[in-house]
Amino acid sequence: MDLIGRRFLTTLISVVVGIGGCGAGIAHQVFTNSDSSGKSQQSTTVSQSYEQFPKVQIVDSPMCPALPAAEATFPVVRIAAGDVQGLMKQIRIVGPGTTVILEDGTYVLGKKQSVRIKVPGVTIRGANGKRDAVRIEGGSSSFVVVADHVTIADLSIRDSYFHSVQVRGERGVSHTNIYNVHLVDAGQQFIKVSAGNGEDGLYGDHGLIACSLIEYSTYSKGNGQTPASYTNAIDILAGKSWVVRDNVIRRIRSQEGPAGPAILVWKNAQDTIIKRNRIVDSWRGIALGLMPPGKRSRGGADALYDHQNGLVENNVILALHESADPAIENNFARGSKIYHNTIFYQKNANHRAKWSIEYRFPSTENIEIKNNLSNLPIRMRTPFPREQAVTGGNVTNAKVGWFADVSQEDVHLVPNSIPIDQGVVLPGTHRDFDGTLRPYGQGPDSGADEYAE
Ligand SMILES: [Ca+2]
Repeated sequence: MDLIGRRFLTTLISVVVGIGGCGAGIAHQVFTNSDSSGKSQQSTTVSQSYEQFPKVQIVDSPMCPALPAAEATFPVVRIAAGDVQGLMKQIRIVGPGTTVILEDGTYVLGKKQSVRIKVPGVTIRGANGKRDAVRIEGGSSSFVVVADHVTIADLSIRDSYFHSVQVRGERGVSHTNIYNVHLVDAGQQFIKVSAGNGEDGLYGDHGLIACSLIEYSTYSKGNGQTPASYTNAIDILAGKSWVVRDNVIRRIRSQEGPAGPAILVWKNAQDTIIKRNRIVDSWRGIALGLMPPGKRSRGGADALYDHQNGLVENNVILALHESADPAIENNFARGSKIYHNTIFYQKNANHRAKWSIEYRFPSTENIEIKNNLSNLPIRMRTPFPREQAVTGGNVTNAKVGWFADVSQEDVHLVPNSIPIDQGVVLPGTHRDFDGTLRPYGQGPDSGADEYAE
């Protein structure tokens, strides 16, 4: 369980303006002295100290359970369907810890508009947990996060000029949660955690991106300023301790193919966990590190690595209808653990990469690549790292027939298939991509699925 929350002491002057009577328009509800029914009976002005933000409890599970309801002791504001003006106003004036609930509907942002969240502890979410029922359309970057402990959930965002969501890492923003969102057709990166001067010591850390669908409806077209290839589903610069899990990512590619990695974590980013994601028909899959460190790297230009201590586990990366470049890359990366991923590139496409997992460049070191299942080899590339990766338990000649139905993205192993029990025992990897306990039988299976009867 990711328990998000931290001690925070503030004094709010809270005004109860009427509970339960929210018709059309905006009902600004500040809950304080509620009775046991949860409804306030009187209007009053009180002073109250909050010792904590509401704890947004997000269960770490491939089942992706619904985000729990807001804690009743914290303010809730409801925005009427499509009321962009009301949304913009409320997002400016709400207090820390407020949950902003968007009613089902379409909210059209102007080309230069952004929903800019500057207040800590704010949750902005769709009313009914159905992400496609709340449509945010357009905007410059549709959401910009510049405060700690912000949660964005249960809504969809499409046709952003730059980003669906930008987390301003250069402002030291931490503990952003992005959960159960559907992101479609961004002009650049869908989710960007930006970085400033790496020597300032301000970064976007401890974020979560989970249980979301991120895709181009056809392919990236650019935004007129930057080329179509300038895109990623998730682009984290210099951040520490991000968890990216249980997302489905599709078609992060330009019409010709080339594009950035679907999940890119770089600029001396650290301690990233990338697990149980399914990436389909994207040009590149997951990259820990990209290029030599520079002034935007965490710690500044003296940084030695572009990524440190990544765990890439139980992901499924498929190229079924389009050609593709590598599925998993380690560039200027130290301490990567690449465990239990399933990678399958359809045979008939003329893939640019003839390999699945690669590691490259001289500073790359301490790489473990274990228990992966692929139909393409693992490769150390030039310019070579100082040392070879530690490998074991990988199976790299996968066949279509080993999977339940790879053409439909079902990579569960069928009975008696070769990867069963071919993995090596690894510390800390106790469950497969859909939660099956591992190992079952004589040993762990290679790939993201653990076969169990
Ligand atoms: Ca097994």
